[in-house]
Amino acid sequence: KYVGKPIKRLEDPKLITGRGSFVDDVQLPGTYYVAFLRSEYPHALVSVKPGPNIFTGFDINPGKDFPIPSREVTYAGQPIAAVVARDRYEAYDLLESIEVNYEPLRHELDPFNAMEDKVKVYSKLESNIYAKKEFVGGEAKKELEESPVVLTGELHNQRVIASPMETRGILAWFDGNRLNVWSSTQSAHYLRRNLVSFLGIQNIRVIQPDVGGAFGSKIITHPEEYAVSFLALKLGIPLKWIPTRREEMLSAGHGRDKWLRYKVGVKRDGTITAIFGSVVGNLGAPYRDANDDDSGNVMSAARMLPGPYRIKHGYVTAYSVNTNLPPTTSYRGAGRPEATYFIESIMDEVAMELKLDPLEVRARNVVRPEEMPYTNPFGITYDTGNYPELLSIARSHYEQLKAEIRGENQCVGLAMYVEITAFGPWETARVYAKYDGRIIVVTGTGPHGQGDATAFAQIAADTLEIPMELIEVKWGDTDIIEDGIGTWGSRTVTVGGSAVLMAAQELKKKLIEAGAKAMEADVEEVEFTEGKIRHKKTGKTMELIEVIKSAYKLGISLDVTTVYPVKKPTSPYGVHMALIEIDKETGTVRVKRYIAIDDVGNVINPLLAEGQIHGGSLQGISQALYETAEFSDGVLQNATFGDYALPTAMESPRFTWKFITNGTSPHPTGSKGIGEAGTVVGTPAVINAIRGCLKSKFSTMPINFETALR
Ligand code: MCN
Ligand code: MO
Repeated sequence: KYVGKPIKRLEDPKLITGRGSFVDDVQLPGTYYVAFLRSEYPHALVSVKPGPNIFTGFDINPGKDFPIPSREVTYAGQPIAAVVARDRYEAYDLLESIEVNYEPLRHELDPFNAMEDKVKVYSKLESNIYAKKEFVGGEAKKELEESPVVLTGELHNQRVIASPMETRGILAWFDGNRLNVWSSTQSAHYLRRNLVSFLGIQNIRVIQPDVGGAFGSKIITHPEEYAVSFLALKLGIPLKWIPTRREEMLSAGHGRDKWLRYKVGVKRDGTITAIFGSVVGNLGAPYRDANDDDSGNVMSAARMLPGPYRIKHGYVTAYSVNTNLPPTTSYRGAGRPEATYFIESIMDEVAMELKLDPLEVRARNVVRPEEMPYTNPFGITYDTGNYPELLSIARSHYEQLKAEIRGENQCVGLAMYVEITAFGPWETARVYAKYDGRIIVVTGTGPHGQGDATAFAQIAADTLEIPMELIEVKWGDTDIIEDGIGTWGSRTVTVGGSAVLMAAQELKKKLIEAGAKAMEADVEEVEFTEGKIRHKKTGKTMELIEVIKSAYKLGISLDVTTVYPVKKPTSPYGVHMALIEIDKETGTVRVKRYIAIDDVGNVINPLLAEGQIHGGSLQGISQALYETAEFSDGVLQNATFGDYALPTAMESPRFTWKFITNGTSPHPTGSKGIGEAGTVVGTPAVINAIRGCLKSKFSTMPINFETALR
């Protein structure tokens, strides 16, 4: 059995010995380089003087402002013209020679002002409000009026920037027959579908080479990807675009930037009766691919607001609003970190107000196991789990951490979460046997750092009862499987893995059929054990390799593709806690210890799952303490790693990870996603620890000298 064991990543030997192949490593003879001129203004009418090797919106999308604006720019950093040159240096020189004229227009950066529609962030919009929805359950107004305690406030989950080590990048080549595209993306298939509809041709192959991280920023199809593909098709030469870090930070899509204004009704014992409020997401500039993506996250932030608590009455209005900041896209957690930061801040305010222990307040409010599956007032169902039991396990760690406190500048905080993972609508897997006995697993997902290939090999090896060494996992090429969805929403191991499991079971049936035929027996007369076919009566066995060879000779195909239709997502949950120390002289906060306790159903590979919690939680900690996108007049000011504070190993606390398996999911793997959990809950765990020391309310982050520690 491999599932459940801490197996080292099969992906790693290649990557850590420098043999990975990222998009910029892919070399085609005669490649030209593309660079983009970017708007310096958040809102302006722009005219670019035409010239040789300069392409504008008029060339790429005549008469339209998307993906490349022909006339009206709506954020600083927006690509407004592409240049094509023999190498990068010439390309950037050519950029500097472009004559461009701006007529600045009034801009709006604040989503609350933008909602009033006094300044249209793009002249052709009917309203800056991209989407508005009301989520209503029970009788929130009445309950609120009857509550003895009412807390009100405003919270801002600030704008941050997903910063994978590898930037985006694309190489596109029309070979006269077919458009071949290599892209640093989270899904080759999804990018292909978007390019097919934009370019109007079918013959497109998309390859996802090795990808150095994405964190949600490489889900959507970016304007530059449409533009480079278009130009490659038009010019018939290979074109490559790799942005600089600065360009990446300006335009790869920011994350979060969501607000909550709330009223919460509470009983004296700390039971929350009703939640009332509005969630406002600053989507930034209009760009359909990004806005569709992040508006969905605004809605899920609203619908997940009740968290793991049995709050029966709720009334939340959610607004997705366009402004003249760069567009936002999904960033690790995508709506759930915002909801969790909101409700977990509120839980600690309730504890502070009523002088109750924060863990006790949660214990009084959590959904009980007998209520599972539980549907929250906004219609989100939490499928399985035992929240009180997880809290009681957390309690001993919480007490232990509190005992480690030395001095009044050290405090412990905790946060609980429930989230949604393993989104549909479906996923594919293909499993086939080569004549030489190798088993190939192909997935329609697009792993880019998580180690899912290792998990898939574990699942397939267990199903086929064979050594993992016989298995090879492939992905990221639209030619090797019929179609696919991708890697995001912590879905890959659960829905992609379930598809692999089903395909491996199908292959097993075919192997039994082939083995029986080779032994001239009926299917019922043979059995499959330890990768061999055994005749039940005679005891005669056939090795896997013999069965495979016979199948080929007998004309039995050993190539199966399954599509796993996803009925429902699934809901992991957990409690994370942090011991922090505040240095009031320097205004720095350090996380000394961090303990995470999660229930993600079956854990396929505890080594990889723990790695996800480490990395994810550090990103969550970083939003609490370091990261924020800073603007001056709509222009991003900290667009380098010198200015934008990313966490390093130095900022990483000592981690402890524990898991329980009370809530397996209904998917064939029995697993729930873990890829985002740490980021979902890490931020409020740290914020709540700081609140414990400073005894104050915080409305925005990061917490540093400028914002709170003065
Ligand atoms: N795992 C497990 N048992 C479980 C759940 C997960 O062993 N019950 C393991 C899996 O084997 C897999 C990893 O944990 O190796 C993550 O699996 P899963 O939770 O299915 O998440 P995905 O593979 O779908 O990854 C997506 C998720 C998201 S949405 C973001 S954003 C994110 C994240 O993964 N971006 C990442 N982690 C990242 N890690 C890296 N290195 N780079 C990114 O860009
Ligand atoms: Mo993601």
